[in-house]
Amino acid sequence: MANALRALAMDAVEQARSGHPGMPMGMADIATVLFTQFLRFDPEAPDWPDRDRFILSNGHGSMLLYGLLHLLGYPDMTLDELKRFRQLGSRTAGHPERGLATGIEVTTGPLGQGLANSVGMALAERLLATQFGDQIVDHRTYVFCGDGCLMEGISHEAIGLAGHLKLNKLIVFWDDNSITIDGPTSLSVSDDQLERFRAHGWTAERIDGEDTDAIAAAIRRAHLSERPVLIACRTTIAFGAPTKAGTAAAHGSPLGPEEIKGAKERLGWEFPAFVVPDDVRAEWREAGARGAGTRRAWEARLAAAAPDRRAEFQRRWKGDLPADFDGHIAKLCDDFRSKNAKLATRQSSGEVLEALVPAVPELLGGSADLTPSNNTRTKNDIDVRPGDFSGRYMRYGIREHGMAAAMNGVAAHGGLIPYGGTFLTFTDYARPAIRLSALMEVGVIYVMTHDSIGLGEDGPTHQPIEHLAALRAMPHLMVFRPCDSVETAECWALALKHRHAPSILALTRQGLPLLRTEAGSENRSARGAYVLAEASGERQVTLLATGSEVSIAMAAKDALAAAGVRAAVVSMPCWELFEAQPQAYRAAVLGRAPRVGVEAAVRLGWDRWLGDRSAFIGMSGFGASAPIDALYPHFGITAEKVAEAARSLL
Ligand SMILES: Cc1ncc(C[n+]2csc(CCOP(=O)(O)OP(=O)(O)O)c2C)c(N)n1
Repeated sequence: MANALRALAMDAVEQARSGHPGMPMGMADIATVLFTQFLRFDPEAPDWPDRDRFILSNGHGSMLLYGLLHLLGYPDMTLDELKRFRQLGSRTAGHPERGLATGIEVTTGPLGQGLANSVGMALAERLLATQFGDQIVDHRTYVFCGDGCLMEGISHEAIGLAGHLKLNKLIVFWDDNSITIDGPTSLSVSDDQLERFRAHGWTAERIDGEDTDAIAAAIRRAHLSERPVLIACRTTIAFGAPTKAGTAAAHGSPLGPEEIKGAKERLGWEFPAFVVPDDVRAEWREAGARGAGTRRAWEARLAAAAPDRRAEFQRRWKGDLPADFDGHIAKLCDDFRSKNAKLATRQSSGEVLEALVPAVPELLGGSADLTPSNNTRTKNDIDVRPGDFSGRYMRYGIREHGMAAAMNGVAAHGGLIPYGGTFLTFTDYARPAIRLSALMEVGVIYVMTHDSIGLGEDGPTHQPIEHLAALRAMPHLMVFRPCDSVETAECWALALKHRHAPSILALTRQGLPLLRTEAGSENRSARGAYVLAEASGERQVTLLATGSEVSIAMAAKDALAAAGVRAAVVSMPCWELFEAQPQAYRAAVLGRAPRVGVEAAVRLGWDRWLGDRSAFIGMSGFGASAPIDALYPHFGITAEKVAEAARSLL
């Protein structure tokens, strides 16, 4: 059975003239034992919520996963798809992509990410098991990873977090083949991985990854562990290949016809390319059918559960928000208006969460050790603790990258909506995982406070300048920068409603006046940008601003009015949503008058909204360490400068 996986990997890579045959050939025995004897899944119901999760963190070995899915009988993974490995429009992309085929839990390829996703997957399982009971949620998370995943820095954050939380249903198989692209791992690494994992609170052991009995015995032991488990599997890259086995040459290139011929001879596999004999195929199909009964038993248990619990589980799984969600948002906006307080948007966000966390039980909060700054934890929140998953607030520690990747795992698992905070400037520390949130289209919510020089004294290391531009450059990511409390509530609502796109909430440290004083429950931020204050009479200039600079634009409008200039102010909390509006709406909002853009960040990206007769007031270099009151005038981001720029355009 394992040789079928090896042969399909060799054949598909050869046909594509591109790909990685070595890893699938080396890990084929482990995969065969895991999928035929242990993993709970059902190709007829690939999204069955209580299935075990399998993550191929060493995603370059994608043919291993595609071969498995094909042989096990996942209907969409046809032989034709294997023959179109790495071709345009196939399900068999170079690296596994969530959404392209069933059975692909997460998109992997950037090494280490899958391992870190798996921590979120295992965490989600424990939380949901606590919330719904182990009759409804009781599964494991299995991971394949390679040397590369373990060398990447993100693995440190991931295994530290998993060990701390005692996520004992997480089982990692390390393809311990001592080979990477450059050659033997001894070129670059001397880590004792077993001791490393043990130091992080894991159980770790080493086995022969080509001995099927040893693999099965190790998995059985792992099931009894009270800690997450690393199984270091000694393997040979491209097992069976006559000259390339055990060498870097087999990592990422087709083996070539001669080598394949020799490998098939050694493996005793006498079939032409892509041919799997009926008896082997039948055995795989039987393994694929093994889980159907378990799945049906689970469905029966869900059907027999208390109606409320069942309905709540099903709602969560569909991704519907609670029925009264809009009412909560409307009430929040009313309360903000009646209080009319000067609040930092991070504080407004904290108040939004005070209302939403009790109302939206699928929210899983957290912060990378900036809880008091990010205002992410509500008064009654309970922390998730090692071995105790009754809470809903994660202390991710100072692990921004690990937090983001874990949140991807939580979101991809289903049943929970993760949000997590840090400073906006540290999106850089999490960016590779944010990019995967976007690529996978999972609705992770990033609560990124201290969003400009407005944070003041911490200085240029902490002041994001180019981050908004960099984040807006990322497809599928929604970047929200609300200007006051009401917009903050609106942006939270939008982030929560868009379940298939990640969101960044860029929030201020400094207090901001309430600008959205008008009554009414329309979510104006939903259009991405809107006229906050129209000119009295025909517009002579339009001031476009986001977040904390909207109030500066409003002051500039007043100054201009005093000088007889008619200016409108447009608030632009989310460029991505504005871009999706009909052209006529956008044209009406932007108007035909000259425009001034105002944002305490770099100009990059603004020109698409500004047009020919325009100016930009913002940052052109790094910030500085000083109180906020000194910084805005120092960098020329003031109402006077905006008014001056506007007048210069008339
Ligand atoms: C973050 C990241 N850096 C670099 C790469 C390119 N890359 C792909 S596989 C690989 C070597 C991985 O070695 P190992 O995990 O031992 O895989 P094996 O050679 O055993 O298949 C590298 C550097 C990548 N995919 N992701």
